[in-house]
Amino acid sequence: MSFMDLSKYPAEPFKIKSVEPVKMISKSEREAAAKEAGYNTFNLKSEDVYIDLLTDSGTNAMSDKQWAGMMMGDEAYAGSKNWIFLEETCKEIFGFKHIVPTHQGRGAENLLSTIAIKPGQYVAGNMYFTTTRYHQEKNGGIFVDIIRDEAHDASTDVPFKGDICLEKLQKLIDEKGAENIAYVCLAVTVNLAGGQPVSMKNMREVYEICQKHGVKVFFDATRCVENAYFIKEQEEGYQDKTIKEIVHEMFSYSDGATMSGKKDGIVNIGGFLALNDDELFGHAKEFVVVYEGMPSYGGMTGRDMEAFAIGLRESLQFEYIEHRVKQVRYLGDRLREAGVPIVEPTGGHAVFLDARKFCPHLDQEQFPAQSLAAFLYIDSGVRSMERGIVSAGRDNKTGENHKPKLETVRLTIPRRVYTYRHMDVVADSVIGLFNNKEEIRPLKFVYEPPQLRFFTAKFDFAD
Ligand code: PLI
Repeated sequence: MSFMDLSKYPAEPFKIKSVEPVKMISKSEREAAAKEAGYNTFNLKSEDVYIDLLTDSGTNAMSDKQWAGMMMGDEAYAGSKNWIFLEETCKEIFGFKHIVPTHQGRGAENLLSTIAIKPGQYVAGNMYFTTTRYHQEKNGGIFVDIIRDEAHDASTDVPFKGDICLEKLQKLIDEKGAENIAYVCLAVTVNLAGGQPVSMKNMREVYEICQKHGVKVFFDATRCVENAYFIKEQEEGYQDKTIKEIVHEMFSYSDGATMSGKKDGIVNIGGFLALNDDELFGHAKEFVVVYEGMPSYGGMTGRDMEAFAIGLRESLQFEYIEHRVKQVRYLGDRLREAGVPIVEPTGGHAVFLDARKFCPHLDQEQFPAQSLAAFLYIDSGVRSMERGIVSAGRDNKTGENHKPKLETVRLTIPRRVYTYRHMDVVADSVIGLFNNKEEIRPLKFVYEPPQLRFFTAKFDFAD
């Protein structure tokens, strides 16, 4: 019997061996930095940021074993031993026949969209992701969102909110014809829905329907380990399975996957495309040499591949992933308890502020989430990211703004980087801002790039 209960918010399952000092610049310096950045947190200098929750992508802290692996880099142009290790690791964990390395997730998306979409075909997905949809549309695909309706409503608190709606899938097949559907892209978890997981049941059912009609299913595996944790925690029949067993079963309901290693691979760079089909694999290899590099490195160095393989194995450890998901949940709990509107339930990688409810005085075309992110930075040096109308971009044909129902600010937690105390600082600042929300002002574009505008756009106050 122990006096400690670590089950709700487990302490960090690691000791800190190397640190990177951070400091908070003054409020007037933060105001100047925000203005200079055009009120776009992507344009801030990292040195001007105190707690960086822009993304969990490539911002992970590696373990001592990963750093040791970096010293084992075999930088041969072809046949690197690190590639052989990474390939073996991916095959063992995910169970696919072929692995094609890429420099990061969007490299894999580029390959998959190039080889698997014919112009005019539909690509169905459980909500869109920015780079994923970009590559699908660039290759002539027509994206169709078939996620369950609840995912578009920030306040609905249901488990497995990332599930595909089977009726929407069936309707699409019936109306458009299976031959006109390039594939179903099933993301685990769903980033823009709030990091919401997909149930094993749903994966199985989607695959069954697709197999029946000859439609391929490709997973976006980017945060698959977080998804597996939710299955273990919440889906009946999985409590006694290991995370590794759950991940393996998940991918048995797909024909392949793209993965950004920069998230659940716990590295700073890397990715891959996984396939079972020999012919598609042949095409992928033709293109990987054009866009990424040899099929034995795909844009990664030998040392990157070693760290990635070790990171993938570490990510499957229960203590690691339990702490990861529960640390994110801690931040969500603190905000909810103070009445701050967030996307419910808290997902795997981030807490999403519901900017519509946070800033009721702003219209969506006044960019409430963009402005909230800027004011949060000014208040405490915390960098977050807009995930709303700016990220959604414009319709390719009409030029009108896509107006997503979810207008959010994402507080994304890097893996193994920040402590619970950092979460408290973030929570205090968000709560303070919520209690003074009328200070958050409308914005207007002063520079709007044509593609993936959120990365580099600039704004100024509109009032
Ligand atoms: O950033 P990449 O190219 O390694 O991966 C692209 C990508 C694909 N799928 C999903 C679900 C992502 O979240 C994703 C990248 N996400 C980023 C950069 C993020 O900040 O969420």
